[in-house]
Amino acid sequence: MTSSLQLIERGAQQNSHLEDLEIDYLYHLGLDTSMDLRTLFGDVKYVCMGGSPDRAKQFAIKTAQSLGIPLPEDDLQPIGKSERYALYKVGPVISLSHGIGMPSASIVLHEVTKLLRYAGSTDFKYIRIGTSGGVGVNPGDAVISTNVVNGELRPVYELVELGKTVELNTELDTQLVQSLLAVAGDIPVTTGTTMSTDSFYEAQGRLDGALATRYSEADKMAFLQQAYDNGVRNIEMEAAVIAAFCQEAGIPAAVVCAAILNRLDGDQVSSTPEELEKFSDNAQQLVINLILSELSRK
Ligand code: R2B
Ligand code: URA
Repeated sequence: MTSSLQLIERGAQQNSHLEDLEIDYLYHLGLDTSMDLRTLFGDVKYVCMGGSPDRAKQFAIKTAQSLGIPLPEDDLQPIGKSERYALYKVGPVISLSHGIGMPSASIVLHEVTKLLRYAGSTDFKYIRIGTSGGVGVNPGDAVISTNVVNGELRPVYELVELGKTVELNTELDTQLVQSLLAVAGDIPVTTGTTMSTDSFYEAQGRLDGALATRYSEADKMAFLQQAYDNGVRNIEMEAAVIAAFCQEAGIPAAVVCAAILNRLDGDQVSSTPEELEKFSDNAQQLVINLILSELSRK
């Protein structure tokens, strides 16, 4: 496992091609370097991200309330354009939606990272607060990822560049895992390996997709059991790219996902909206606890 110190040393790597751009258009965010990014974002210390724009807004509101930051009298508005992603800022925290899947998350990782570098922000962390299918984990538990594997249970994120597949390291920041555990209090948490896949149905071994499966129920259960035996405690669709990106960028990263079902019990997500909200709330509260505890030490 890599320590945050090593991550920061690797963070010296930056893209020199950007120096050739007069203006860098962060197209999907609707922001660009002709704007006063330093004033808007220079103080950011946390980028908290999850799939859904609604949850990004909810997290921003909860964070503001917890940090005692006044909210606008009318609605809290996203910054930039919200056609693809929703980005909110409250104090030193960006709350951002990354959409579903690694291609979507990858785009916003590049653009928010350039944004923070142009803004002159320093010492920031990325935390994914998501949902996931638990593997032998109770629904509602917040699963803190210790490491990430792909759909083949290998600790890599695969990316095709110029027709060649490269495999990138998916280690996460071990110190952040410990810091999250230390602030869990009454929140039910589990730690373990997260499996990140490129599909919700086949790659996660579901039997309830639209197409006839090439595997049987027994095959599915054998695979989930193998994953469990290898330490996998949840399955989702973005952690691998977040881990790999942050390794290369030198950004400490953590992944905390609510388990919204136990995949050893079934495939369908049948919890009520109220139950799902409570499950997400556990994961969000854990991260708010971390932010509060770190900021109070500064
Ligand atoms: C978890 O939930 C989404 C799919 O329902 C996906 O974004 C993920 O990782
Ligand atoms: N998200 C996933 O990717 N899988 C699940 O089973 C639940 C949420």
